[in-house]
Amino acid sequence: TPRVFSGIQPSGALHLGNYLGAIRRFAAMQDKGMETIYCMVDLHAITVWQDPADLAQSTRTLCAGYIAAGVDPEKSILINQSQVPEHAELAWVMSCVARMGWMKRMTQFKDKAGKNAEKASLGLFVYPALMAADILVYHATHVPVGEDQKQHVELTRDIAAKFNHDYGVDFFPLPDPVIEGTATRVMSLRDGSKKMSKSDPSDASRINLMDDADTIAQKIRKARTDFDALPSEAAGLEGRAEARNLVNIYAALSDRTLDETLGEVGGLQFSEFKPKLAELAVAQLAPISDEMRRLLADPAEIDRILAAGARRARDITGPILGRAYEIIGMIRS
Ligand code: AQP
Repeated sequence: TPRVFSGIQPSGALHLGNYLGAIRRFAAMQDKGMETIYCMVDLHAITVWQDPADLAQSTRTLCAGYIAAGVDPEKSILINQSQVPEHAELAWVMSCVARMGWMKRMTQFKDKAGKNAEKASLGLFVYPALMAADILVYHATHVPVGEDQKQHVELTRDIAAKFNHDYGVDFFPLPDPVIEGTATRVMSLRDGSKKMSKSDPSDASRINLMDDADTIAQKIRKARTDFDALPSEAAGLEGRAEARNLVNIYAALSDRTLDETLGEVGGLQFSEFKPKLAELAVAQLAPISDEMRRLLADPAEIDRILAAGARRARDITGPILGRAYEIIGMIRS
């Protein structure tokens, strides 16, 4: 049976890219009746500096975001990574299976470490080994992610295959990335060539799930665009990254294809289209941010949800890690 795993870093404000590219799809997979496990990957977050008070707050906010957007802690297993220690234990094994050369090809490390790779944390470099462990410690088969994480899921397959091959077993299933929909890569509102990201220093580059209606409208009004009217077919968005991004967001929020969307908004000027987009974004996001605020008023309840999730998760991860150790030849008595 398919088993779904995915995670998000509690490393800052959740944004529209996380919502459309990840959380909303997580909830949809859960509602299709799949077995779903969703994680706040706090161990991943500390690959770059996190203020301790902010990390705890961001983890609870992320948990509230998951629930407000439809992830049900009864139907899905909702966990905080560090509370399920098998993730970190299997990550060590996976970093012994993976090769240095494989890690060096990861574009996210190159992007995040920038020019000064010598000063990056070792954790940032081995991040994909922890991510492989996150997925494999559940024997997950499907990993819904945005476009940017495709390379890491492919690396997870390579690591699982090497483990199976080295030890002569058929133990870890090779997981498939699930990258679907019109919003697998939501771009920055300020630069159509960069993805919308928590770590972009410009807050105007992203719509945060907790932004109020005025802020959302203002960010959309100021979003960078060209000066032409919108085309009536997708081909007309060629070479117009910013226009394409706004139309994609509109399509995703209204659950339609790009062509259906252009059938409605084709021919409009941005001065006409942007207010429509803002209205739609506010209508969709306001109930989520209201619910997040309601949940965050009771942090103890969030902590209880995470503790219960960790107990359920460990019923799965304990036996899988134990079996992996046995395969490797470690004494388990
Ligand atoms: N712009 C995006 N469009 C579509 N999907 C996106 N995701 C992130 N940005 C976009 C997806 O959200 C999930 C969680 O991402 P993450 O927070 O764990 O990692 P990230 O990719 O590092 O997210 P950010 O916002 O870009 O954070 P920073 O700035 O810290 O790097 C993943 O499924 C991701 O694909």
